[in-house]
Amino acid sequence: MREDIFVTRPYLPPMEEYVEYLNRIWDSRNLTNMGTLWQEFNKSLMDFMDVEYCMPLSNGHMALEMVLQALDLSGEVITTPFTFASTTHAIVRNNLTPVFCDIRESDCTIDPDKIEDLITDKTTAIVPVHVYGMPCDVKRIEEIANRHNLKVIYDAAHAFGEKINGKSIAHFGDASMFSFHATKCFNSIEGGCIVTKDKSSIITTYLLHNFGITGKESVDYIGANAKMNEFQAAMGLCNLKHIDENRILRKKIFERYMERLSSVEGIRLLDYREDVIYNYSYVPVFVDEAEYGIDRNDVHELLAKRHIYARKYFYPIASKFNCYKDSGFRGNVEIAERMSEQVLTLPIYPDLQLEVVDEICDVLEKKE
Ligand code: T4K
Repeated sequence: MREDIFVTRPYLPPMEEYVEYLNRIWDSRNLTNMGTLWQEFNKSLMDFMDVEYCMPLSNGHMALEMVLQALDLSGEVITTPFTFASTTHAIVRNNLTPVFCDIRESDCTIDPDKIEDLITDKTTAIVPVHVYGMPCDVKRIEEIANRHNLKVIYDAAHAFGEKINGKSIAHFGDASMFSFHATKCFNSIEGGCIVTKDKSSIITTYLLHNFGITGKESVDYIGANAKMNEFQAAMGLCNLKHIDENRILRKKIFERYMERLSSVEGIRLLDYREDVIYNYSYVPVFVDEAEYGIDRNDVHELLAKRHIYARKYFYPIASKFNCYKDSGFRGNVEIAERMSEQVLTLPIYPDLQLEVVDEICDVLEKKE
């Protein structure tokens, strides 16, 4: 019998490559606190993304929390609810008030046409999400931010390695957070990084992520512990060497899904752009019950019967979480709500067999 199929399966490098780094850790006894491998990994990330100011942290969530604190924001932050819990939590845990902006049907990213209506004199920033690695409309967001003097911090957890018009996606906004969690297209076990536009923001983020310690006898900020350790950095260094080959494997799987599913009535796919180099992290499909005959939950069940575990990323939307539903946070979320009730993200990872992709597509085609 074939093994159970999950939405993703972490990539692991050949073990001997990781062991080489482990030997170095054993020799140095340097386990954490911005050690040699951390520094090497940081340098490799900067080269890979073609950026000047970057640093790895313990995970994507803490990276986002730290950079929001470093930018010293206050008041309201416009974001989308169609995302993982992390985005809204990072805002709220910084004592900021999220204001939920709706998303575009075409790509599930923040709708630039709806941002300005939500801006008040309390708004200080926009936190858009490159959800599923679909790039936001970075140009229009920049124009709006400039017009209203707002910071832009991208939740780019899903977008590592992507390019827009030949330019690294890390170049947009005042800062971007990338996640290197085990389930991502590139992992450092747990981990993430922050890229900033200016030097002072990366310095403050750096200080904050190590308790706000500024010198041997000085602590200037109320920081936290968000340090990436040497074992994580080692995994990141190994996996970065395999990122291109993995992208090619994912692309093949993604294209098979597109080829097979684009003509299935009632199954909608997002609009992919010619000018974007995608990392193919996710395969979201949207089930329109009226056209398709059965709903998203039924499809989820049909697949689960075959031990294929697709996921409802992202359902429920953040504004419907128990911890937020009575919070009174403002916003317009009509499309986000509908899309979260229709979405199913299908399995994709480098060693997923095309026969399994075909099996999944058969289920979606035949509804059985
Ligand atoms: N912003 C956005 C937009 C995000 O999506 C995320 C994280 C963040 C911020 C925060 O970044 P991090 O702090 O996580 O770096 C998973 C991931 O844990 C999370 O990183 C990710 N987004 C989110 C979309 O997905 P769960 O709770 O769905 O994960 P879990 O444990 O159910 O894993 C999914 C499947 O992956 C499992 O069914 C089996 C497989 N799996 C998972 C792990 C951890 C494995 O085969 N091996 C493993 O080790 O959140």
